Amino acid sequence: MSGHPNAPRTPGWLDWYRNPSRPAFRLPPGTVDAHCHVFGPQAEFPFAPERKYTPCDGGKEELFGLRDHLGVARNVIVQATCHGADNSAMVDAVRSAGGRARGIATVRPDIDESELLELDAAGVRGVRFNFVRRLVDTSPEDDLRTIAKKVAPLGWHVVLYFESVDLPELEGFLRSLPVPLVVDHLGRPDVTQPVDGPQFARFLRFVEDNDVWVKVSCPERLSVTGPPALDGERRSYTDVVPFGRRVVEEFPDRVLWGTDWPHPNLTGHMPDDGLLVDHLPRVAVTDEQRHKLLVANPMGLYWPGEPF
Ligand code: 0GY
Repeated sequence: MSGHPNAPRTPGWLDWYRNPSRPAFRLPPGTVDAHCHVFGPQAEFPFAPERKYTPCDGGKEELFGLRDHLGVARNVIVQATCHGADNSAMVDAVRSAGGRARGIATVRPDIDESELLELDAAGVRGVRFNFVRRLVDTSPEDDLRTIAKKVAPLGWHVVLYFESVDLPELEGFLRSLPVPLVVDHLGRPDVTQPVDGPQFARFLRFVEDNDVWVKVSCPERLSVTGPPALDGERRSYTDVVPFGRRVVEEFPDRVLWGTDWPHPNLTGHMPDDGLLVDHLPRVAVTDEQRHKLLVANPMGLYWPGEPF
């Protein structure tokens, strides 16, 4: 694919929702959106030649607009694969947020200490390892181990993106990494399987045994039943609720939440971000659970020592 600044978006690509509804659920003050991205804008930050998709633009101004609309206080901006290992759009967004954003980078194994220190000074607190085959060509374990060893002294963690079916094959390697682990999107369970079934049990055991953090995010990506009918009901993505609820109940001190805006690679439907907020009280059913999920946990991981 070309890195030309005006490359057209991937056919079938759905643009992010321009007029999200106002959530009925009021996010607690200090809420952190711990999983979102920026796409370009490509005229300023061209996409990587090796990318698997070309998105629409979704830049920092629009991200900060959504943050304010939803009542979010802070963002953790995760490098999206369309930018490869060029972190400049993400770093620019983090730097522009006046202390209200942190970043997760994608780096190559030959990165040197001064580059890592520069990312750290900008607000980067981790690296992302992506094992989802439609998004990256390869993820050689030796390279990832080298990266993990380099970032460990900075106190960074590794954000993992994998599909549940791949966990058995990856688990030995992941356990050996010398850094805290944070898993995206509930480990991407197959929600047509029972929440008490063997696949999710294996994921829960992995989380338990390794003190893993879990993002209770992306119901829109995991759901088979989909969003609600447009009948005034704001009860969305019902089939994902038991999976999110189980993780929040079992690991209340190691769960995070994020919008995943601008929602890469959705072709079936694009979520209304207001509805994603209204999904939250269905998975975190007490004020205490919600405060941990939305405020205390992400503040401890990304802004340790800062009052909230
Ligand atoms: C997500 C999910 C996806 C894409 C990426 O970096 C990315 O391109 O993460 C996906 O396609 O499932 O977390 O944004």
